[in-house]
Amino acid sequence: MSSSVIDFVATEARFGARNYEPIGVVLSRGEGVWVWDTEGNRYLDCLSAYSAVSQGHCHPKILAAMVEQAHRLTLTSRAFHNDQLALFYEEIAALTGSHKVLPMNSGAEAVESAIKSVRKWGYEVKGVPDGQAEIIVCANNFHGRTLGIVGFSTDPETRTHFGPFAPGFKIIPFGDAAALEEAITPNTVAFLVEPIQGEAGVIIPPAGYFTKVRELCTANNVMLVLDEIQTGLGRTGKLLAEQHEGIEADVTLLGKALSGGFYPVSAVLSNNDVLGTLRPGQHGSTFGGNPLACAVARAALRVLVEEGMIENAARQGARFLEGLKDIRANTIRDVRGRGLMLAVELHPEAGRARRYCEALQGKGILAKDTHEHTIRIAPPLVITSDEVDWALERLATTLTQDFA
Ligand code: IF1
Repeated sequence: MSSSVIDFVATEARFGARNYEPIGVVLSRGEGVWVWDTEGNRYLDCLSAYSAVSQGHCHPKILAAMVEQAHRLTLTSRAFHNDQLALFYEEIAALTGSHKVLPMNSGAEAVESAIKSVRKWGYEVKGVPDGQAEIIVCANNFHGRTLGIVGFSTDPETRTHFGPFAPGFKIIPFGDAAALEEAITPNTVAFLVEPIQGEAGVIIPPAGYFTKVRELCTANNVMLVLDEIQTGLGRTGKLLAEQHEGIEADVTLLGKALSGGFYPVSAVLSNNDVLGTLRPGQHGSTFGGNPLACAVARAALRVLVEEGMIENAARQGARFLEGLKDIRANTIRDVRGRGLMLAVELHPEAGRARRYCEALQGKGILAKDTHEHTIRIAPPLVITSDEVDWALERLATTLTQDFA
């Protein structure tokens, strides 16, 4: 390592809260699926900033939209109208078939906003007695880091010593429709769930699960809230992961790739009823819906569709998964994924996934472990067949090593 690398890492460690433990690479440039460190080494990005950079690093059209808008107008607050918000609404509603849109910034804010909205809907439309609204969530969920959200996490790391937490959440196993049926009461306003659990290790529920979930929610007048912050916008090979199941959520949460990684932009999408309960002054955000965010998100959505990234995610994801399945290594316990949301789960005896990620770094691939034994693979959706094959070659040699 050069002295400059040591300096960046040491300075972060000295001044920064130690809430992350990054892999020892200092990045300074990105283009498409590739990133470069301060020493000029090139890496294939197989994390995409946790799926936020789906359109590829520094996409020229998103960049141009951002720069152009930044020259004109960046922030007005919602006290005034701006000439980008209506266009963003129109385009995202047309693309997703949603009736109403609430623009926010981070993913966690979108989740919090959805929780507030479905509770309000519960009291004002469904007729739940005040203060009694219940929301059902799944074990091993990941929906963000705010107090409201970590209060219903089941991960000790995420929640320990951050309490006391808010009541009103019921936790059931993921992928178990019978458990949902049992948990629903007349006071249940919503079921909040990820279509594929990301942080839990790319957990795909059993076939038919969401069909049954949709039926139960409809039958009991419970709002189905799908957190598509990670699975959405092409990541799984469809615009929304719900399309794999042939269902439609009542509320859909988007974030991350909504801006192609340029800027924090999130959104709550819903039918008329849920977001329709919010009246002036009852919810908001200084930056939510700002013209810069809207211009960036409009470009991010446009390139996703116009450049065929969703279809490419399906095609390259299938190629990647097949290639992973072909790797014969006794370190591998399971490989799974949908589109370009992939994971390799290692046998516990193979050693920590982190060691494999560090070895991959040495071969020019940046990937991230999740939990002890799973390597997450989620490259930008613009990856080519040659690049998939290039990655597979290096994964194969790394996974046949043993770091136990
Ligand atoms: C971190 C994981 C990914 C999310 C879903 C909401 C949010 C996220 C389904 C909140 C955020 C992140 C945040 C990041 C790690 C990361 C992650 F490892 F935790 F699971 F992506 F894979 N819903 N996911 O996945 O969005 O407020 O962050 O914008 O370091 O916390 P946010």
